[in-house]
Amino acid sequence: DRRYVLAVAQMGPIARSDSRAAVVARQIELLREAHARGAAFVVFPELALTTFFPRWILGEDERQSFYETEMPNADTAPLFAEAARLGVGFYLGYAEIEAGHFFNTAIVVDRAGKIILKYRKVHLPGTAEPIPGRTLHHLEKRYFEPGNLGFPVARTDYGIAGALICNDRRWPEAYRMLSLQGAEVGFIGYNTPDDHTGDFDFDNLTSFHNQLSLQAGAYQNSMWLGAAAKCGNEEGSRMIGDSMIVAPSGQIAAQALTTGDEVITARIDLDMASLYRRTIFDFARHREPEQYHLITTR
Ligand code: CDT
Repeated sequence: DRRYVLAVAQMGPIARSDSRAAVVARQIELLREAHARGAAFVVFPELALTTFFPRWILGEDERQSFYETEMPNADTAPLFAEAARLGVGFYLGYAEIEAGHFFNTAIVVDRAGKIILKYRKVHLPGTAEPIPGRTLHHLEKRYFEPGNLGFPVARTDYGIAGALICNDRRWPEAYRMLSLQGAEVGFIGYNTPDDHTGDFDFDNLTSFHNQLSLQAGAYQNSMWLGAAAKCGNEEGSRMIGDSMIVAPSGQIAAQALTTGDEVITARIDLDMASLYRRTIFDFARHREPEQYHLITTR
């Protein structure tokens, strides 16, 4: 039987002054609820331990305070311990510093509390310098380097699994890198403000574009997707919720109703991914990679 209950633990806002301990306590509550609802795996958001700090120009000390130097660490150990006690795996996004290099990172942890996959965000949106006239910025290009681990997948108890982070979900290449390695399920965390372009007609479609990207990504790559928002009004930035679980058919299997802490679940069947991959999206029979060289050359 290749079915299990997948949970997405959406999180409401995290204040600039919130301690990691307080955030981890919320995550443990969500983890317990997911477990009570039968979940084997829980997807937490991108940068899920702190506020979305790339919205500000920060002094060096405060900036440094937002990165994790090791994982798990004293603050996150209780989450790892509770997940292992309950036998639940999870995806967690956080800011990482390694040897002076800064990454927007996500890990996949198995039911025993062991990190089995690490991904560093490849597609960094926004700018390195503030855009004049705006009070809240999107400075991921200032605070992170593009990920240097490629798009790893791992054979897990939750299927052949890969991780993406936020803006990656808008890029077909990101999903494709996972599906070409056989991924059956993808975990994604995001922080998406509803005013990120400054063009009202465009920003008005922010929820639609989130949904469109996830449904297209799941269908065109025959993958289940679990996508977790950090959302609500976080330090004056209004971020969309709409966390969802999407089937390889492109159908939405579960969707959040709030912009706060909320668990959604769906019983997912990995064989559904195989069905799509054997038929309409049988890559070996139907793809024509020799015609695609522009994709990697420009
Ligand atoms: N975190 C993240 O990648 N957010 C972007 C929105 C901002 S783009 C300036 C996203 O693609 O959802």
